[in-house]
Amino acid sequence: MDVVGFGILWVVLSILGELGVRVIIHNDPLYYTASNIGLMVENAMDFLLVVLVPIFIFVGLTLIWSMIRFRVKRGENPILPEKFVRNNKWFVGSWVIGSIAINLLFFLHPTASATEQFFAMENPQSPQNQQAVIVDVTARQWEWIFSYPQYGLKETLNANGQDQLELPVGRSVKFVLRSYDPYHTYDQYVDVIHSFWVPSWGIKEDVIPGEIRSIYITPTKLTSFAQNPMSRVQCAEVCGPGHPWMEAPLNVVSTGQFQKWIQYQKNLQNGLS
Ligand SMILES: [Cu+2]
Repeated sequence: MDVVGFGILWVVLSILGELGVRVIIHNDPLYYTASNIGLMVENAMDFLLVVLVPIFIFVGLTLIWSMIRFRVKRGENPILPEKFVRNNKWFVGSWVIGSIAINLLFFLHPTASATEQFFAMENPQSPQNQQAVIVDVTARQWEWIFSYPQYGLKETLNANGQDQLELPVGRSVKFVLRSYDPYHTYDQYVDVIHSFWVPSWGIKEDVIPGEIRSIYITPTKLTSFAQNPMSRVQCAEVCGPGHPWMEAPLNVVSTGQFQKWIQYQKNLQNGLS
């Protein structure tokens, strides 16, 4: 009787839980995802959530069921039941095998599968990455400086004179990351450790003095800092008093608009506008 009742309740609650998770996944309130890597992470999280709902309900229901069903009433002499769990080989065996199976599953998917996907995305030889827009990023206390060597642009600024990152949607970007302080001309690598973080893209990479690191990423969503503040470059490694404000707005625009922006920046740098 216990087993049947528990089983029915478990199945019903699991179905309700899965429906709830569907709603969360489809309406996307948990994430603001605007890149290929971010999407990969989101899919991994969604998969874990779907598998974990019935397990969570099983454990939670066991606790609540036991508290109600095996409760000792006032004045009643507690009769300890036979130690069901410890002596039941079937229960213990399936619990152990089930746990190993779920861990193995999670190791294969999403862990190994997403890692493979990630390495493919970061492969410099892939056709998409061969076509990448290159952005040189210089981190210093306390600003991000962006230059576009393919377009001959040195430091791109917006109308307010702030450093500005602008990119076309759907095209791979190669970020080349350096830590640099132009005021220390005797040694250009004296700046501290920073971390290049774009919340809406789900990426973060430390920027280490004396090291040049690069990452590839493809923005998948038209987005702007004004529309959603997750669309920004933010330093994520404490680097001094200016650290919390070490951020730069990021706009992802259409290819046509990107070309216009490049032209605008060129005019700006040549003193034509
Ligand atoms: Cu910082």
